[in-house]
Amino acid sequence: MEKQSKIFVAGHRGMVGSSIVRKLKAEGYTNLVLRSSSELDLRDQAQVRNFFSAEKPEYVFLAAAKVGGILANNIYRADFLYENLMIESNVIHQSYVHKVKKLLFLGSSCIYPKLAPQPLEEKSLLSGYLEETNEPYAIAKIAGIKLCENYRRQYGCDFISAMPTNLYGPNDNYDLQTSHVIPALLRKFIEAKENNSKSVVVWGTGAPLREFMHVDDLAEACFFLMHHYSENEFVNVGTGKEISIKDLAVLIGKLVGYNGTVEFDTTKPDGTPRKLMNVNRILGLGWKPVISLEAGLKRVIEEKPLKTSI
Ligand code: GFB
Repeated sequence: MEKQSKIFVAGHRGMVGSSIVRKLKAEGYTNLVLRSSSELDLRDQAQVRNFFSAEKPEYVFLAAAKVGGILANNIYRADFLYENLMIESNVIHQSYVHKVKKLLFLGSSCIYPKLAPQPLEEKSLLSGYLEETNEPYAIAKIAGIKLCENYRRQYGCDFISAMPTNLYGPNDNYDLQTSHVIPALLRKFIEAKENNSKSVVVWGTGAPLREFMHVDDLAEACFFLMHHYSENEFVNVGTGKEISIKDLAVLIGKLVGYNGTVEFDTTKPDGTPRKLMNVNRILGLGWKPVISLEAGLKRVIEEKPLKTSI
């Protein structure tokens, strides 16, 4: 990828895409092709075909997706499956047709079977049943991996895939119904502090273990992989460290300075009991994350995501 290369970042307004754009700009890449979803509907085959024939990007970061937390995945099941399949199929196929030099597809750690051995190794893909709440999203992301693998095998396309762990950072979604746990808890604790509420409600039992990575670490990994990796196998991207949801709630409460109590709403799903990435493959390639969970959360809080006084 040269500084003048034409690079399409699909999903540049989302948390992941916007972080990749910041990284590319910081590295001096100036020829970025960006389209909002109202300008280009990636679910629409004809629009994507016309866009690729008009723009002919040389490199593609495929960060566009319909995403959400545990509840959104479980409620909007058809949308998560259909929209993600369409986006991936259209962008990956047109990247093949228009001879894109390299494409990076972004998946998710939920592609792994619910009870796969932990830490999750890349070889565990398709070795068991998926977690029920996010099966549609996971199936779509597995299809994306397989598109990249098989366009490489059949046509020699340099398409690679990265599987990030649970992410947080700037431009996250703070809607309590559809968000992931970190933005949800940041919002709940910040608002509880401002309103002097006695307690904060955390979904589930608090027992599930999750691994979290700041999205700017992921953008660094994507940039690294785009330069240094061209293999058929996808690559896990994570920190290799996990925390229980209960401990996460305690940490976020401490960081925002909230002194009340925490209640658990066990009518809400826990989801998969544990989701920790084995990151040996990417470590072996020479990349590692640098933002600790506490430092990353402090960064997000300082950015005042809810535009509050805290
Ligand atoms: O982040 P989250 O929605 O995603 O939930 P998953 C993680 C854990 O936090 C679950 C608990 O055990 C939730 O029950 N939790 C506690 C909360 N309080 C809250 C809250 O207020 N909001 C939310 N959202 N969770 C998603 C998948 O799974 O992870 C996606 O559904 C994707 O497909 C994404 O893979 C990265 O880690 O459970």
